Amino acid sequence: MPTRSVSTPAFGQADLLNCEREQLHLAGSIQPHGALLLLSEPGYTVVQCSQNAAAFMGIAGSLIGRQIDDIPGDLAERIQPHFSDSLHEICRGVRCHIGPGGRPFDCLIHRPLGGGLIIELEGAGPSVELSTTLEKSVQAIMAAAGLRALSDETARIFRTLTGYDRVMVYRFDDEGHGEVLSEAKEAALEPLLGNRYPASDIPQIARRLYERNRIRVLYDVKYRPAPLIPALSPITGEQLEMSLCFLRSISPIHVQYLKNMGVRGTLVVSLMVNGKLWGLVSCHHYAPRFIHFEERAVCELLAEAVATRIAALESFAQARAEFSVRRLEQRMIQSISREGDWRSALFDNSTALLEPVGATGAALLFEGEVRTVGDVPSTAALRDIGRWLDRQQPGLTATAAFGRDAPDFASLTSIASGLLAVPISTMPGEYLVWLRPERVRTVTWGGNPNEPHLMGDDPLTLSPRRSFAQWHQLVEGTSDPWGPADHAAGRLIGDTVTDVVLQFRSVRSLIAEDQLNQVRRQIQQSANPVIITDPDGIILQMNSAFDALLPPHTRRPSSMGDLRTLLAGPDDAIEALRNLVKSGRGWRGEVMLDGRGGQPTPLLVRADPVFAQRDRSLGFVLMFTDLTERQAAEAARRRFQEGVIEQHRPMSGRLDSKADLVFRNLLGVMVENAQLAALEIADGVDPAEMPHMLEAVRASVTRTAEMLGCLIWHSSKGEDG
Ligand code: BLA
Repeated sequence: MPTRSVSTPAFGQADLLNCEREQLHLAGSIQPHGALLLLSEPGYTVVQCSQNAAAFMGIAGSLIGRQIDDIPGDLAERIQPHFSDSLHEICRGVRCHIGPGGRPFDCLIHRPLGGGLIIELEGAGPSVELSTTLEKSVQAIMAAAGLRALSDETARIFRTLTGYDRVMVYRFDDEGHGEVLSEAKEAALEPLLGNRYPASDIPQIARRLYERNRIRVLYDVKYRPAPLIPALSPITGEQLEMSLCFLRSISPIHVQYLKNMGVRGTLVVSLMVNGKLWGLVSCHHYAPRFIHFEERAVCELLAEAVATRIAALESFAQARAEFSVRRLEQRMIQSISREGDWRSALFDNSTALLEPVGATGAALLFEGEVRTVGDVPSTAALRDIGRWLDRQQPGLTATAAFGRDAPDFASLTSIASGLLAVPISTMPGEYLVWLRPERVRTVTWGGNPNEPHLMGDDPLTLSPRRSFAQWHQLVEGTSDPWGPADHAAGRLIGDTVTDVVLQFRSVRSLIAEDQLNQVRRQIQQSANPVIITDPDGIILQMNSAFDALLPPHTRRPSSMGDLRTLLAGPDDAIEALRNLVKSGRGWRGEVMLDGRGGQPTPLLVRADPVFAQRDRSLGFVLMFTDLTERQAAEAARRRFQEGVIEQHRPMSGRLDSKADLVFRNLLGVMVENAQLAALEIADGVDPAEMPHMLEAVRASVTRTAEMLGCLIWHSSKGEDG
């Protein structure tokens, strides 16, 4: 592909590399089957005209500088009533008579950008019998039940009306390429029906022009342009802006193109559907041909009717799709209330999802699951497609050559050459995807599109496409293209499912919220102190059992950091808690909390990180056990053990050695028994109760020892006595 020149070529100076920007509206000349005058305003004096103007009008001498009133005939009188009209977008046509003989002319007036009033004159044409011509044609247009029938009817009507040798309805696709959709022609002519022509045949700048100026006539490709005199408009000092001039000279490149085609005269009417250039009615004649103002006006009106009908047919298809999507929506809503899920409604009837977009397979990628209907590739491939879609522009994705656009998927060509996808939520990887199979077909181009033009030195001999011999292209790896109606249906289903998903998730959120509240309440009421934090250590919940450990009027901690400031040590435990969030690893140990009454409370801490799937951290759970009682119990147990024997020594001192030995042995057994009981008590009972119970055991041991002492003392005395 040669690099395009960045210049903006003047009219007639373009070559095949920069013709996209040829300044068509500054043509500087006209086709000489008419004449052009530029009048100043106010004053209405001729300041610029086509070189042929005086001769064409049958007036002697120069026209420049003449007041409109000075032109013999009724021109001034006929156009004056329209001076107050806007005339910026639509030309006004009037019949007038000019010159000594009062020759009749059709006169078109409009105001160009930059000011002044342009008058274009052409020989007066016959009146058209409007009512019959228009009425019958419009009725036929309105009766067309489908696009194909409408297009055929349009070609027929225009051929009858205009008498051109060949009339084609030419439609643009999304990429700007054109296709001859219908054709009405002289029998002997070679058919062009079905031929495709590359987008480059009609430059963008020309397309934009044709959106404003809806009908163009090229009278004879062999015309000699009549230049404007002077070359620049005295009103603006620049070239005259000729977008709406029906006499405007045609680009030499296009004239050459037509010559190559063997065409002599053309009439082209724009078909504007929904504000866009949808296509053209393109008429060819093999001899010079002209159609008059009134006939052109009828053509323009009919084109308007055809375009309106196209819009209606397209929206009819859309309305039908809308209807089936509404039904689908109803079923999804019902399915939510019946089964708690909407997905089955999409899949329980295979046509409901496939038919509106004309697909052969579809897949739903939602919450990591893949559901399918019809012909689809493997689940793994569909997941890959989901990831590929995540990388595309947001919104609808459509391609009829998926394997070409995304070579990683070339192996899916047979079932997935066509892909249409819409997101169904704002989450990545959640899509509805439709597929179409490959359709190998032959496209017939009007000439080889790969060699659209041939280069030469002289712009006038540069030849856009010298040969129009049919060129057949075997197109592989593509599906039937997704049309605007498919896009609309896809979008509609996507929007509907998005709404349903949102509703579904809202309901779930409500249920989850309720469950969460219940769980929160349970934690709140639990007797065990608990703190729950997020992954950054921000406290999400701290229950009342923990709260009760804090001294009154302490500011409640809102983060793990705050919590640490409430600890009195030990340092290594505080350090371990500091590292908890960073390391994400669990920890257990003991800390001292600045507690009630200024007394530090010993706490056993179990801190555990919590993970969702794929190591995503949810946060931490910190469980606390108040060790105050346990430690008191432990101390009591130790006290008990150490105290019990020593306590009874003095008594045994009063015994003789033999009795003392007996006492010791017996007391040993009793103490051992009591110690065992104490151990069991320490392990089994509530630590709060333990000191008290140990005290009871200790009291009982003391009593036992005393009694034992008495008994032994008594018996040893008895022996002695
Ligand atoms: C204009 N080219 C056009 C027009 C058509 C075509 C219909 C509009 C003419 C009008 O509205 O009056 C092409 N005509 C076709 C095709 C068929 C047909 C495809 O009948 C098929 C049956 N043209 C080229 C290349 C260039 C080019 C390569 O092929 C430029 C590099 C230029 N085409 C070109 C220009 C115009 C044009 C500049 C504007 C003509 C004008 O309005 O002045």
